[in-house]
Amino acid sequence: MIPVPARPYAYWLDPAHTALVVIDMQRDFIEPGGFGDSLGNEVARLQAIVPTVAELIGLFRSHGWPVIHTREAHRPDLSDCPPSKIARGNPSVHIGETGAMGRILIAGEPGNQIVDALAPMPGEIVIDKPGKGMFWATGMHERLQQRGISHLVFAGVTTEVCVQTSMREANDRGYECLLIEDASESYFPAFKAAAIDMIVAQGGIVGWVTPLAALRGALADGSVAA
Ligand code: TIU
Repeated sequence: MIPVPARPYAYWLDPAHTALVVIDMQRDFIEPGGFGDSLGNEVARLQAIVPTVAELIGLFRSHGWPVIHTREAHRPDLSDCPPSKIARGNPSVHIGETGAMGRILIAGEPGNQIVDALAPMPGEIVIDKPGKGMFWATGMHERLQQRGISHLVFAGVTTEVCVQTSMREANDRGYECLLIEDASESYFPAFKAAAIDMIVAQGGIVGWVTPLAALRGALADGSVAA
């Protein structure tokens, strides 16, 4: 076990049973013309964390630890998308309609792909999730259990929506969760800060939070072989 300096106190990373979960680093959220943009958000904020997320993914790959990628994605026939989700927010382009990068939030469309800089490698799990959380209607828990995963390290977007929802779902299923705070971003700085505060409050009611440098330092201190 490797102690990682974190809030609210040290996170003990179990090298044999830890996976990285990279949430929704898709063009639909990070580039103009996608779902995030259609909801009226300033997408440039999210682009800025791509190098940090890439470094985090590289760290896990260098240790041979599992990397899981999620995409918020719906079937082309929208059979897995509640009408309430399509209608919500009076967006400029609705889910399933055609935007600058193809149909909004639809699996297989250009806008639904993970950004090139963070492309999954062969053998890494990629899941399409119809909800904000990574466990709803995905079979994710069973796949993690089959692999003996008990610890999840989180990155991705947005901090207070899909990342926090996934982390809460994971926490309720018994996973020990660590968010890498500079590898996650929100369209709203205040919401990112609030989400982090909520995660670590009450003795880590949802989990732990730390910057990438703290994880990198903990892994470099000789307690785990590269
Ligand atoms: N709108 C927003 O902040 N987020 C989402 O809709 N999905 C994710 O967070 N991935």
